[in-house]
Amino acid sequence: MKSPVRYALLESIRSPADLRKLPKSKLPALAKELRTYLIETVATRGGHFAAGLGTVELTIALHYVFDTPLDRIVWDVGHQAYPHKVLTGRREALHTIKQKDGLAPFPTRSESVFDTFGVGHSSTSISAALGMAIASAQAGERRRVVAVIGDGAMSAGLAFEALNHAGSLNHDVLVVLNDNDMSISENVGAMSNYFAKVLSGKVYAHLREGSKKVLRQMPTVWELARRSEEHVKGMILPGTMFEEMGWNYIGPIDGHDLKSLTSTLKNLRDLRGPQLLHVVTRKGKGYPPAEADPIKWHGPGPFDPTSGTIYKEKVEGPSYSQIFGQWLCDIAERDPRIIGITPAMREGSGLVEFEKRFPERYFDVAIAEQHAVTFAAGLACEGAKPVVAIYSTFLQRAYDQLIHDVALQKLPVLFALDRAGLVGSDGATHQGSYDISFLRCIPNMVIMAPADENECRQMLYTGTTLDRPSVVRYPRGQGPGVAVQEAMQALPVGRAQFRRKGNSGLALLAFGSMVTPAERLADRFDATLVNMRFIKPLDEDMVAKIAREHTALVTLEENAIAGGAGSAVSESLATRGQQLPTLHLGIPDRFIEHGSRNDCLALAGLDLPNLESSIETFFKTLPHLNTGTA
Ligand SMILES: Cc1ncc(C[n+]2csc(CCOP(=O)(O)OP(=O)(O)O)c2C)c(N)n1
Repeated sequence: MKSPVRYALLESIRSPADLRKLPKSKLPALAKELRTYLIETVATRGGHFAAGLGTVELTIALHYVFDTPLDRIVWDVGHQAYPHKVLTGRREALHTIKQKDGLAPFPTRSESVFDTFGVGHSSTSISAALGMAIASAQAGERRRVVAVIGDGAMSAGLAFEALNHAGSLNHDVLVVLNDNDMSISENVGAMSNYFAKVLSGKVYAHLREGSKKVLRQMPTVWELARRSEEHVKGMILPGTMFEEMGWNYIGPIDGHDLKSLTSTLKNLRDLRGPQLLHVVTRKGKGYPPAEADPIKWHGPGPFDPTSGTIYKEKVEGPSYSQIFGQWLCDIAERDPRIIGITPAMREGSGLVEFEKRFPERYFDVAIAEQHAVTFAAGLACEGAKPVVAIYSTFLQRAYDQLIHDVALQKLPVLFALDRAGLVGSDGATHQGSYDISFLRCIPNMVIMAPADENECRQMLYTGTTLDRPSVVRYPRGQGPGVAVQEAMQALPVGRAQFRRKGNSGLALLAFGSMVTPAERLADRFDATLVNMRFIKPLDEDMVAKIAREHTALVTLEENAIAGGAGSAVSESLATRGQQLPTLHLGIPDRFIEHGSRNDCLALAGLDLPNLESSIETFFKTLPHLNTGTA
């Protein structure tokens, strides 16, 4: 299918140096090939899609004009960097992206010298680019640094902090604002509205850009013009936010027009100080189904490129995100104080229905995890019942807000912590490996981990009945398939559930998603099994009793072993002076890369065969146990 004729230009490019040898006139044809290649390749396995289609021309122009890898391009988030991977020597491997041992989902320093900064979480690019620019300047190197950031990623505090800092310095940094008016869902917020207003002043901006190019050659005239222009702009445009912050703002320009992209970037390349180029692109550009519905095509699974049909994954039962979404609607129906909050993850967190049914009680705060948490704290102060739906990995951004604004004031905010544990194909940047460790050391928190779908619903409800902050952490995807009861009943806080009595002397204390595999292990080793339910408060009486009645313990959790739930068990036993051999099974002290969720569980030693063999090895140190395996 991929005949050399179809990809003649693309195949001639093994690195950006080859690209730079092409005449400018060939670039549109290259863009066409690159786009077709992306469509064909992502169709086979799925992956981030619409954003990459929107950056085809921009990527070509950047590598064409800048001397990469000497010059640094820093991609924000990195989900739009597939074209970059293709042009930087990874074309043939693109079909392996996000799979085990395949290309990383996002730019990764260990993968290529062209990946200047590891990304996955958003809004880091301007800070990183500024750091690079200053380090290069101090080392006496003349290198250009370009950050490419979307209008969604620009909504985060971190991006504002970097704009604020860089705008006050005179270092040479170029920020390319890739404005497609979309985050994963519609972009929201005043900044997004501001960009829209700037675009509506497009005619003026075009005129301005034209004159700028000429005047730039004559600094004094340019400076005069700039001053009077600011005066005029104040009347014509709604504001000049970036310029007021010390940036030279250029644009908006058409991000699919290679001619104006390359010539503008060339002009900007040699300007000193902080420059911001506003580029307008279309998410999904060149693939009509993705242009029509960029939300659906943000990260599709495999699809038929001709018909635009995304193949349905075979899954049984609702995902935990859906269980949460349904529960939120049900509880909101009963309790008018419930407020749903998402930091730009409406679809992923299961909030589509909630927004439709309760638009006044739904808040997408943009990619602003810190704000989401403190905003919830404020709501809780006044008697509202905020529910923050957030991925485990993104809550990392809001740690101080969690401690200082929520927990310290003992405010009843409920955190629905999705993707807690290993997430799979989004890889190391997105694994929810740490939340138990970073949450359980915070006073006043209640932390729950459901073993199944129904327990998830009941735990969420339990959270709303408490006078303190609480967290329900649940994994990506489907649970074991337990039917969900419509009735909601609060669980007794800090009480575990005894599941099975074994005779081998071994007891398994399992948390959340590990309860299901632990059932199999309990059968296999004739072990006692407890579904611990609460990480905090831990059921210390149950732990003490089990310790008294057994010869060895195994704790199981889908979280880092370091500081995790197993540590809580051992701390409790140590405090009571109880000692017995204990094996902690959880995520080891290394980053778990991308793959399917099962691949990742296996990499962490948390799939069934690995769990079994770890316990067997443990047994070998305990010959007095009655397991029949020694
Ligand atoms: C800190 C953080 N929160 C949330 C996300 C999830 N996320 C990935 S891409 C994205 C939208 C980015 O929008 P934008 O920067 O405009 O890029 P576009 O997809 O429109 O090209 C979001 C919310 C993330 N990667 N990092």
